[in-house]
Amino acid sequence: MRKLDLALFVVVGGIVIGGVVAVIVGNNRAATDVCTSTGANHVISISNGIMQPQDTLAQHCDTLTVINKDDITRRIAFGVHDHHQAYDGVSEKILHKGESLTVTLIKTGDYHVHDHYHDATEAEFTVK
Ligand SMILES: [Cu+2]
Repeated sequence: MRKLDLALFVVVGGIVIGGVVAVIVGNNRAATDVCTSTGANHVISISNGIMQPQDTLAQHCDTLTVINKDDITRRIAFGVHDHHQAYDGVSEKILHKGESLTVTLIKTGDYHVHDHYHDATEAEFTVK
């Protein structure tokens, strides 16, 4: 009888632990939204302090490039000005004149990008 209890304990314990591990692995897979290949490239260019286009509609796994065509240095950040949120591992990047940054659109949703030094220079992009 005691052996049977022990066997039952091991079996039930194994099922519980296996379930917990499966949930953790499943959550990690959802959080790590990886693109194995990329689609179209969308460009937001900054001229005279204005990001064009103001709204970009893209598909999941497309790429987005932000180009600074102005003479001044910009600090491009994702998220709204007072609440930066990294996108594709990029939270902020300095762009001197003519420089650009490119991210892969790994997460769906509505996002915001702006120049942290001049927060009126901003645009939105939506990833479907
Ligand atoms: Cu900012």
